Amino acid sequence: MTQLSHTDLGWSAHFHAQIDVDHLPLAARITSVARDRLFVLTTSGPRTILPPSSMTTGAFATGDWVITTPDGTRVDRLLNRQTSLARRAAGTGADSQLIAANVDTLGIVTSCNADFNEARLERYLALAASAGCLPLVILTKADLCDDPRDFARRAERLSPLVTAISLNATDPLEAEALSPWCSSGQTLALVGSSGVGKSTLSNAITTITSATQGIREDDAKGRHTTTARGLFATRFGGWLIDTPGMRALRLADASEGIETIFDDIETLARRCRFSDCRHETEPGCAVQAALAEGTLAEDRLNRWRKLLREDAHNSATLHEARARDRAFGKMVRSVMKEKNRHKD
Ligand SMILES: Nc1nc2c(ncn2[C@@H]2O[C@H](COP(=O)(O)OP(=O)(O)O)[C@@H](O)[C@H]2O)c(=O)[nH]1
Ligand SMILES: [Mg+2]
Repeated sequence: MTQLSHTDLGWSAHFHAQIDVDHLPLAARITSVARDRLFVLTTSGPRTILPPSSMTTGAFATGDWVITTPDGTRVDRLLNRQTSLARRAAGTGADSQLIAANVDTLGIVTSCNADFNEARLERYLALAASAGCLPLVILTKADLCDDPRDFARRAERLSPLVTAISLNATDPLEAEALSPWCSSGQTLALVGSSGVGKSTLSNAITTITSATQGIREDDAKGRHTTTARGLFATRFGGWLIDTPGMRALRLADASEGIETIFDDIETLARRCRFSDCRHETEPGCAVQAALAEGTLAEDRLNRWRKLLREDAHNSATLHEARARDRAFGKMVRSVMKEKNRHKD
């Protein structure tokens, strides 16, 4: 591998602001997380390092930036993430599990056919927004479709944040259309249903020798298995994150993301006469008025409701905790009010 600069590796002002400039040579980017060690890339090449003695590797994710100890054998400090993709951990609690860090663009892959589904796209868009990633909708199988641009237009109508491109993923020349999102220093991750062309695209844009190819890991039985996962160099000088966790992404607590993606409805809702308007039969409801005028589509409203319901369910314990905090705050305020009333 040729010598890479920090910028090539994805270093940016965001990370630079967190360190003493003398420590720049100790910066390393995590390419893969194993049970007991971390695989990293530095400007002098790939290396294996250990987490701090007080931490497990579970606190780190592919894409993270760390500062190593001066001897380069251990993590000294994890740098604050620019973006983080998480999913709700299996089991009951509302804890989320980190999937990848510092992904600039979330490539949402769908095909110009029956896989195209506005509700699913919105779910991924909310995920991208809550992670802090820019969403790019990649419409594959354009070669099998009469009007791929119509699919792109439909995707771009979902949010002003969306850029949509349509292509034939099996044609390496067409796959070059992804280069602006994975050229020098840029990190891309792909999500989408099975069969839409994620592997085809990954193969087309990554180089044969990836940063993590052929890593040997001990499995539970003490044998060695060869895995290829993590941070892969693209042909355009940037990075593609591909981990098993990426394939298992679900909607986590994405309420912030939902607000961003459904900004049109959220803006209307703020104009309703009642602040607790449920947008059903209340007088002065701006959402119902937009429906009647035809400026808001009923199916979009229904998808917003459904996503909010699901999100509320997913993060029930978080919401309960927040509700408790709110109730407590309310109680404190009413007690204070009572006290002040008695004062005068
Ligand atoms: N014609 C055509 N076939 C595609 C395209 N993208 C993917 N395929 C095919 O669809 C199948 C599934 O692709 P794959 O990359 O494995 O999908 P993944 O499950 O998302 O990783 C493969 O047979 C691909 O060759 C495309 O743009 N055009
Ligand atoms: Mg695949």
